[in-house]
Amino acid sequence: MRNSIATSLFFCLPLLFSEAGCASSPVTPQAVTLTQVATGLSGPTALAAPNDGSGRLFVVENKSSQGRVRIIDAAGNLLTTPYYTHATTGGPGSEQGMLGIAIDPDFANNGTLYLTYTAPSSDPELGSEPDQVLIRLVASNPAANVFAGTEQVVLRIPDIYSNHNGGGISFGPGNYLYWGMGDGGSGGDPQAFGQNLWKKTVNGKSYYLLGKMLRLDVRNPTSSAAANQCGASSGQPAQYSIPSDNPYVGESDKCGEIWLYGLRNPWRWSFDRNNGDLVIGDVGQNAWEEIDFRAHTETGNNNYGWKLCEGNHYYSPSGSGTTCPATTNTVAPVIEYSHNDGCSVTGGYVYHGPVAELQGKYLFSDACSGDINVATPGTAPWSYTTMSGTPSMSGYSFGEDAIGNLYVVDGGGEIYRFDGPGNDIIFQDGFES
Ligand SMILES: [Ca+2]
Ligand SMILES: [Ca+2]
Repeated sequence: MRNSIATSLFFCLPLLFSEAGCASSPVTPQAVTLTQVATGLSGPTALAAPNDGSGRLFVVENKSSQGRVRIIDAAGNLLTTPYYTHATTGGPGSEQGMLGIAIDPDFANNGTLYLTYTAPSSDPELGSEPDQVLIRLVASNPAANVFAGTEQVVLRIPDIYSNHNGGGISFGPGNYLYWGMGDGGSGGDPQAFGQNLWKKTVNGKSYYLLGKMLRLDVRNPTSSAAANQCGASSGQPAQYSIPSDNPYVGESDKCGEIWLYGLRNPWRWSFDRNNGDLVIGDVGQNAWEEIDFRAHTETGNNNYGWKLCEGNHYYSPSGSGTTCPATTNTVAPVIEYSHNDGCSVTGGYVYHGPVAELQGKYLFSDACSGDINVATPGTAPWSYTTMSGTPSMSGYSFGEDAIGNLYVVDGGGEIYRFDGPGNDIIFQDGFES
């Protein structure tokens, strides 16, 4: 599924539809470019933008033992004073720390945003490692560039190993908040959390919601948590409620927060801004990285396979061939690639910004290779090409601004925007279906 294109950043002019025309005509190459919009960030992990007309970008920095939100203003200035700072366990390049940001779609009016972070070691722990925490910030002035207002812990998830903490959060269909959580960590999911839908006790501590995609109604806190609301106490107040159409509502032995399961470490995922389809980058074990897809209309199978399968391959129990999803009745990835081409997938976005060449394409990266890959959604498996000539980077994350521009977050400290020559319809071999 991987096509090598030597000059995939360059495009022929629109009148030259054929490759022969491109090759034989002395046309001026037009490029999709990566424009650096910020540099010098410390361990950036996430980017989001409020839909408030301000033109601002909010970037999460994962500094040593401290997570920060920084603002890039509409003029492109990285503001010196952080928007918000919180103590964490973690740091640059770590899987712990401040990992996610989601801004309420009505931020302009309600000033509300959410962050995820690994709790500081000084906090009490539910598990044997610092908790993974979701907090809500409500800014008293949504237009302010330094946060002032109230903050509340919404949900704490107990953790057992330092790695695989997911951490991506996003508003999505239904205006619910979605949170991608890793399988707890270590390697090979030793406690088999990925396939476990309820609480599980290990060494006297209860663990839940690991290896899942959660779906939470954070706009409607409850005075009486549901009996199967694993992150809250039954009948007690909670800062979120369970959407009435979540898959396990009312089930006594399955956590109500769960939407999808069988994920290993969903490291970056997004909803298609045009239709609400979900695309997940799920980091593999030692052999296969994968991209998963869930159409917004899908209500069926919500088991994405781990640790029965690693990509299309058998993991536990072992087996040969690529029939694992079929034989285990789990959802097969739409893309998988081996560790010959990377080591840790970074999910991106289906592009719907101003660059014509990228319309409807799914862009993703790999934290090890730093490749920018451009996939064509459709019938699985999706084909993709790797852009050439992109800056050397560790592709940690992607983010969109309010009008759909796409940015890639380099773990080394840079933010780049995908730009193009304009709105011409330009053809390039390898990008067509
Ligand atoms: Ca963990
Ligand atoms: Ca899978």
